Amino acid sequence: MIRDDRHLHVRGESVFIDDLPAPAGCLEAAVLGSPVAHGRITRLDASAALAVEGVVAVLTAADIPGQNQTGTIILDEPALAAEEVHCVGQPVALVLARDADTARRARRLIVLEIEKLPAVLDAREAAALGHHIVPPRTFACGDLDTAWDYCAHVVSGRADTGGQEHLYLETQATLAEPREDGTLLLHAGTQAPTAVQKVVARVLGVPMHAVEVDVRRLGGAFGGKEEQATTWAVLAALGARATGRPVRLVLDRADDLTMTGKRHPYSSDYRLGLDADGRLLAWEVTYYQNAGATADLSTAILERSLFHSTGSYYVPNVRATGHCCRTNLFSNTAFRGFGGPQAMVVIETALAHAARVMGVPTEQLQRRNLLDEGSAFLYGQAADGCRARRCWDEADRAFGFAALRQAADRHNAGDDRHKRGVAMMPVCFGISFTNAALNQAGALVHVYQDGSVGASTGAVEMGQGVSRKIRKVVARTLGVAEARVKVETANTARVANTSPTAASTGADLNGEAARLACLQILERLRQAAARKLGADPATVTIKSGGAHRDGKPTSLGWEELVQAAYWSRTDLSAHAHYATPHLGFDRHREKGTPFAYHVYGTAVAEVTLDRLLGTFTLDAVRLVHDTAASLDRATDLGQVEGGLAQGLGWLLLEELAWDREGRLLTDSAGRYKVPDLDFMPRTLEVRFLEDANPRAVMGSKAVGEPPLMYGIAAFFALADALQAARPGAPLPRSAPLTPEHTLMLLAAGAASSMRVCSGVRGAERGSVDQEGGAAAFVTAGRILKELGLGERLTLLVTGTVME
Ligand code: LUZ
Ligand code: MOS
Repeated sequence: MIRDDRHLHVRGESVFIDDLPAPAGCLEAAVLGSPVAHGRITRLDASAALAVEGVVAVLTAADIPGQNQTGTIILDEPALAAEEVHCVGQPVALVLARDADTARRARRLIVLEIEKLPAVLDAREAAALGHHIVPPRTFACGDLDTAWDYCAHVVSGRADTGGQEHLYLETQATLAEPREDGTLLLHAGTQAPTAVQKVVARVLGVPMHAVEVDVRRLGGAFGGKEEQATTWAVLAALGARATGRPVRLVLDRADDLTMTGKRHPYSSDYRLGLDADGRLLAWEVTYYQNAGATADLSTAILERSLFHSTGSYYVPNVRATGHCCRTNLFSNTAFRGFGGPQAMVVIETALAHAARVMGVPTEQLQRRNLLDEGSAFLYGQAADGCRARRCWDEADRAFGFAALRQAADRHNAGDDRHKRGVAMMPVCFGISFTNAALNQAGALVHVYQDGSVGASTGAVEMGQGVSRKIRKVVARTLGVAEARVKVETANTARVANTSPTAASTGADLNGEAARLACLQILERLRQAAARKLGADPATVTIKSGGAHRDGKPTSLGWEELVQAAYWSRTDLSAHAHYATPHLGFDRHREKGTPFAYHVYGTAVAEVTLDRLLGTFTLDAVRLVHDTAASLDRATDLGQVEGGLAQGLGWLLLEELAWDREGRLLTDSAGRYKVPDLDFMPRTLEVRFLEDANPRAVMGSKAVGEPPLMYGIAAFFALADALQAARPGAPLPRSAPLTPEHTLMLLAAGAASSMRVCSGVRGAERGSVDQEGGAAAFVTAGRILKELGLGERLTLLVTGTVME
């Protein structure tokens, strides 16, 4: 029996690109990135690097035979910078050497002189300067300007969310092998094999058929390899083409952190109007998205923010505007949720804000305004098969939210130091690529003469379990044991013109294509069985591993059937193509049906805050998630828990910091904290809503991205605890809400606390950087805690607040 990735992973047997045996003569590559955020290249001299023993070549933009362009939506990204650089880390030169150490050592000897130009790092500043990647875009419905007149309550404010590092375990990597006929085989760590094939062909100036991309598996991706794996594949291919030798390019962790983009930081302004009963009437929101130096996927990500700007709620009058702001940070990119989470935090902030002003619990406003069957989204589509209220009510009842709130109040009345907070978070996430054309997939299924089956699709396995799901779809459709089915690598020569494995659609699209291919083979097997049995084909069915006649098993079991079909010259292979039906979006009117369906869910979070230290524990997250008829429950549970962990990390823990020059300060795994087991909720309970979904393969629903947004529940539970800890404390308006920032919100004199910390940081690292205050606080807190002085620091900083 072929072992699934999950077995290989736990045994340490799965092979990643860096584990592939080096082909004879293989070179290793290192990439020189720009050291400055914006400037003009005045000198590039690689002679000293070339003189190093073991260095074979140093390639620059001048060595590119085709078009020096890796962009896809907008062509604004050179593979190697030619004249200008627009961010720190932008690739400028490629060093090829006999081993990676030599390549990295030689890289330091390249002379690169750059005349600096002004750099803009902040999205609002970029917008004010008119540095938009595309003009601002607005989605609207109803009559917003009139609606304000009918509002009994109007609140307005700002909400910001930070970026997020993908921190996949396997860094960006490609192995490029030239073949005897002048073509290339690429083992690329990409979610988008066809995009790699297309862009490599463009940059090398060869047809797409001269580039074969094969993807066995990725060691995680989370969106970070949807677009941004391409550059590294292109550079490896360029090296292979230039030297005629295999080239392996594997970024080390520091390069990966500084030379790839992250989740887009957003800064947003909102204005929310409600009637006296708390019904949402008017919603106006403006997003400033920090796109970084190139377009990458930013416009699509911003579009998804606009689609999700009303979260899980019905609002009749809306105007949502998105600014895609070009800055001099490394280009930000796809990350699980793809702009949806950023938008949802804003509307949830506005609801929490309104609840405070109105003196009602937030959950009351949330529930009152949840989507109902038929509710129109601002983009015109109506909620169909809406499960918003079902998930909410089931979570409310099963987890007893009212009792949790009472228990928290009781606890808070009796405990001066530890304050408990609770919150609910409804999720509604649209499934389909918002670019309708991408919602297509192909599959190629072979049934071999012994009855075993090989299935190829464009789906890239990246730890999300898509191969396991496709295996089950094929086995169930053919009516054979899973052991008979093998899912092959994603390979552009077997399945062409594939969409990236992204937008949570991997199993939906590729699973359905595989199912359609199996149905073709089944039909041919039925005809073959009828011939063999001398029966009327109408009386024959193929199920549970063999031919049935008039509903009863025959002598033709699966293997006999397959052999009979082969000997009667039946095609046992099928290719199928699936395109999600009924999708269409009019980008002039900004109306249409962008999504095949929505995934729903509701999370309940409980947090306890230490009001002296600003630290907190996640006591519990319990949630109801709309899996529909899960293709594999263990896989879906893993996706839900993993998504939640990433959402919690994004909002409560993970903090990126850059210096004023646009250099990433959090440039090692030691400086960038991600959730570990200890950080996860003490209690974690996941319930599935399993009603079949008529709009995806075998009644299932996509699962990858939606669970990330359950993390938002914990952010607002912490906000609730902050309110208990310091009545009148401001609503948090900036994520991540790390213990350090929580402490600052508890403190009156946030400015003085920044000074204290910067001082400590200066003492440690020899430099004081006010802008790095937040990162400094992390360092300071840690040191003082190690010294047993944690509480002294707290008292020093917050002295005026704490009695
Ligand atoms: N990628 C993409 C995505 O190209 N379009 C999308 O709509 C999308 N949504 C989520 C994640 N990746
Ligand atoms: Mo995308 S964030 O790679 O689904």
